[in-house]
Amino acid sequence: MSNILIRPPWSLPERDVTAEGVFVRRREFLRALGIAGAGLAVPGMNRVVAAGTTPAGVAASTSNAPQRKYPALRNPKFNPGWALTDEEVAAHYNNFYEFSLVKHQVHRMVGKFVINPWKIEIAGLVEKPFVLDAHELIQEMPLEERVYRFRCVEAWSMVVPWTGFPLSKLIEKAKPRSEAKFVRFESFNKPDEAPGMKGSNYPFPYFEGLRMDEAMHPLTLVATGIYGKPMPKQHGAPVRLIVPWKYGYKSIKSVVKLEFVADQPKTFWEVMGPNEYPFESNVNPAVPHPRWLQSTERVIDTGDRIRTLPFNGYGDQVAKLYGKS
Ligand SMILES: Nc1nc2c(c(=O)[nH]1)N[C@H]1C(S)=C(S)[C@@H](COP(=O)(O)O)O[C@H]1N2
Ligand SMILES: [Mo]
Repeated sequence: MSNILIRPPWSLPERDVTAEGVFVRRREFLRALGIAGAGLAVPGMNRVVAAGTTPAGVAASTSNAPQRKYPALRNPKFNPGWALTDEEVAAHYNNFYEFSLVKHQVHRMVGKFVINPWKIEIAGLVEKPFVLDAHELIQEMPLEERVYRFRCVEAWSMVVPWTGFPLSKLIEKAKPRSEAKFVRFESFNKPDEAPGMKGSNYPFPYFEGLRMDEAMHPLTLVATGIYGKPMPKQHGAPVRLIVPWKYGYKSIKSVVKLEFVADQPKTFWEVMGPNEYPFESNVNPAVPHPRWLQSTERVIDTGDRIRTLPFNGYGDQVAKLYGKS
């Protein structure tokens, strides 16, 4: 077997460490060897995992983007002292209805999903519509890592390090016209590769939207990776959105189209249940969902129940968008 990865013996799961200590050391170690994610055998190391698995043992569903961009340096502005959610727990607990409605099945259903090449269409109210390749975009953009809270409307949450770049950078490339007030995002439509799409009653392809000021906000990320690696398919490879102050369904996965529009677009979940999933959907512990109380949340790996914060804890940065301080 020529393609193996080595896990250094001192490399512990992220959540066993205080802040980022080991995580950073592992990254520096891999970078120093020049092998971050590239299949190289290093003699004398005692733990070898099979080809196609990551050092943390997560299933072989990472993208085949060139790996040298990972891990990206963590942006110190988004490096709180929170314990990270266990990588494998996050990778095996996914909402991705194109593949399965069962969270712990999603990662097993993504095998046929082709994520390279991957075109992204820039359309609507822009100077000139165009198509770009996601992997070229990832190569060209400076990537950074940010630790964010992530809160699903089903009242579970995690804390994960995303890799990516601000959506505002892509919007600058898109050159929207002044009439553009919203961005509509769309996911792929590949029922032959995504078993949950076949014969489904859901209005696929998945679609979402943001106001232009929300889309331009510096917290809004185009995420290309997680835990220092290219995005695993089940987390929304090759590129997805992350809007950390809104419920998880706004963070659309595997995006193929950005359309700049004048009027507020419909969203996938809004079509399914207009009273349950309004367009704005900012995390708000004071407003219960008809089926889930929103005042607390369950941390997916520890099972701890913690209090939910307004705007998922990002109020100091985003409340002003909504006329609140
Ligand atoms: N295309 C698409 N994007 C999606 C979803 C989906 O089913 N399809 N689910 C959303 C929901 S409800 C959540 S909570 C997050 C889950 O992201 P994760 O699996 O990476 O934790 O993805 C969001 N983005
Ligand atoms: Mo969700």
